[in-house]
Amino acid sequence: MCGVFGYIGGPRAASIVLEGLRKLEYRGYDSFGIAALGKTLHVAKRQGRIPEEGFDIRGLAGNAAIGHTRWATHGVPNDTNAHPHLDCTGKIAVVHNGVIENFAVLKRQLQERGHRFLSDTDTEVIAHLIEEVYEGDLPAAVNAVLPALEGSYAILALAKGDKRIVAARNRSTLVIGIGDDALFAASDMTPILEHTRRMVVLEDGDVATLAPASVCITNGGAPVDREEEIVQWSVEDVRKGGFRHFMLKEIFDQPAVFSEAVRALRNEELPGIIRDAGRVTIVACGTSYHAALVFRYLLEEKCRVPARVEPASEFRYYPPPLEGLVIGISQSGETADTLTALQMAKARACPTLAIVNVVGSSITRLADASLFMNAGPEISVAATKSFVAELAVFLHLVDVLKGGACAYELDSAHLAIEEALLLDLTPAVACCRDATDIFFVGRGPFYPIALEGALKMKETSYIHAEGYAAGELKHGPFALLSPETPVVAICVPGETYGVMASNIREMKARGTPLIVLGQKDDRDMQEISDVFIPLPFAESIAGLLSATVIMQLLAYHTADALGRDIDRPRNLAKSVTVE
Ligand code: F1P
Repeated sequence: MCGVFGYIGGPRAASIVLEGLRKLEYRGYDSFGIAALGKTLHVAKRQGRIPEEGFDIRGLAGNAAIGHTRWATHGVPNDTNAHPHLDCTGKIAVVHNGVIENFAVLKRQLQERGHRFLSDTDTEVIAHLIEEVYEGDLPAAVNAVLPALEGSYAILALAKGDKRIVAARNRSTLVIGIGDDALFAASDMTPILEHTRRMVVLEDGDVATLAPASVCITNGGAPVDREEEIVQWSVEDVRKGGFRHFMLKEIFDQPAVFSEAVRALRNEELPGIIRDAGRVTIVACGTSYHAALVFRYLLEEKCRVPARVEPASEFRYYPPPLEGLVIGISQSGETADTLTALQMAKARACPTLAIVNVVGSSITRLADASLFMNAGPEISVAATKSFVAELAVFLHLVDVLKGGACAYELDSAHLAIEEALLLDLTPAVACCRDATDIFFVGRGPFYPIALEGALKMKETSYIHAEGYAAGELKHGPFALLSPETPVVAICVPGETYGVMASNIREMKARGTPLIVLGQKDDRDMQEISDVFIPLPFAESIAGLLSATVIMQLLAYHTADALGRDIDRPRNLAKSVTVE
């Protein structure tokens, strides 16, 4: 996600902020920028990464500066949409992390009052709103504007003629760092830690005014005391939010990711091409392909829309006869096979829809319409939170197509994810860590969850793992079952419970160590399994999500027990831009 960093103190403000922005790099970004305040206000911003050399900040003189790393949500990544954003007079500069949910209304009103907008961002409205009330006192102006903003924000603002930085927070982290002769404000502690360990974490509604030698915090206009903490963490600890690996952090991000994906989609108009789709072909790779297989079940079962799912790498050379909407699903939006498959679909005059995490990525530029996952940057090579965000997008689509059929799940499924995160998987990990082969099995929509579980296990732990539709095991793989070959089986209530239970008994008869994910009070499964993992809300869609989380955690902890390089598994890349 975006990151903000501000500094007020000595004369090297712009270069300190530029270095701080590099520390925020781990959050992922597509553009960056700085505003510095000396005698006048100077801005430099650019699409792309911060270059090692060649980004000239010599013109950015002053002892106060604010900076931003942007991860596009409103408007494609380009120089204009990069922060800071200015008002009409060029005297007020703002950087922002979060989403101003009512920005479209505010922008229209501001335009009617004569304001000129340069960018497509939600953030720019803040600069123009401050412009309307600014009379030389920036904290007063920011306080006057905040009640109009709906949504989340960590804002830093500068104004020509006012030698202070004003920082404001609502539902988006903002930390103040207190140095000996300088003050800092940032989206997290990372860029501050090398300067000072004295920190104050702002609370929602707080507005902090940073003058060269003092900080004043107010809430609702009244001064408040916020406790100062002395942070002992290392820079590396902070980058991962205290988690040892990005993969674990991203797994734990998932309740919020699910809710945020749903919230963002509910604010959007559904592209007409999906409403009119009589028949759907879905192309994707890797984890996104597994998510697409779940989507097929949802589309066919709940919406009666015939859907076909193809690995994009196969589709490219063996395209099926195409008819109807073609959907490409990709976290990165850059996967070469998925991009080519969509190009082919376009060449055959099929309408195309992209479901993507990264705004402005190649796939979104190609497709006729795009829907975004809003999962934030995924750093771990093994995809986790993007899978859950993809499921959120699919559920939302089904919900809209079927007039609210999934409203309950959309509102409550994050709770199932939260419960799954609390499970103790130690016995299951003990069962897996010494294995050389593991099978993952499920039926119906849980079959792709089993595929994804096996993929997570092999890419992070390097243990050979296979996902199967449970009924297929006896058509060959049974030859491999032995006391050395654990099976992870998902056995949930419903039509296939009986047949799944029989499959599990057949495996048990081969001496296979059994890890069963089942309904909490399923006595039979508790007795037959070597390790029983109770699935929160096993019966519903929430069961799909909690099973997913358990699979991710099982892979993660097994890989960790084996000392693997979890975030960067050997031979793998996060974005596969070659065929
Ligand atoms: C597809 C994918 C990921 C996998 C790895 C390589 O990416 O296979 O699922 O975890 O990162 O690429 P995408 O098209 O969803 O970006």
